[in-house]
Amino acid sequence: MILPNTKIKVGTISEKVIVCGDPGRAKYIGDLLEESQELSFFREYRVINGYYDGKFISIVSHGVGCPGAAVCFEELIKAGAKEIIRVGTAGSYTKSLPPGSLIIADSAVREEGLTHQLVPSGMPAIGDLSLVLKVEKEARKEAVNYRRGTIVTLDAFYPGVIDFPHLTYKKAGALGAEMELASLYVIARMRGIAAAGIFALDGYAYSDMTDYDPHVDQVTLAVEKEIQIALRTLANEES
Ligand code: R1X
Repeated sequence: MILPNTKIKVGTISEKVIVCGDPGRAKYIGDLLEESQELSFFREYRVINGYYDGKFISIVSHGVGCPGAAVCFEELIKAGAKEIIRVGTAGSYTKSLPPGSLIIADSAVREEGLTHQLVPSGMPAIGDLSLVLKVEKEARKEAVNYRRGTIVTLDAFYPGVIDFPHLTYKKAGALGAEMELASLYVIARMRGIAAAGIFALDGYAYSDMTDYDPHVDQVTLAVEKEIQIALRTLANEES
């Protein structure tokens, strides 16, 4: 069976999957694998198989925002995914996590619309504790500033006339903001698979975006580090 939105053939991907928003980044990660092979590239969904340290791993892009990403996550699970790690970028809430740092997100705030069409609003969006801690174990081996905690998932990237709730969530203890993790965590928990998320900080979420430039060396380096961390996490597991 070929899945309609991603064009993945069921059973052809690994149980271990790294997802990222950008199809270009999926290609970058795929090029780090041995015997890398692109299975499909339809819409924003690029699907690559390969081996890292001898372990069969799939890399898949999910695009920007929860609705499109949720389509990807659902089809990945239908195709056989059992563990999904999202590697992404996020905006920081704190000067103690400047651009170039990492957040390992054990949980996500559901400040988006998609998951509210799937499960009741009281359902938390949390990662698989075991997988999150495995990611953290690998992160400790890198020379990188990181914290584990909560990230806020929003639908909007550019502000309109309503203030984003960044300050409120910062006061509540959240570390930063991105746009897809809540959907991964809600869907993974609902479907009974494990998920984790790691994020390279590329600026401050509460800034007005006029000077936002994620294409700088310190962010590129942090993205490269989180990718290595995710690959090692999946490759070092027993199963
Ligand atoms: O999750 C956010 C979104 O996918 C992070 O980067 C993108 C917006 O630039």
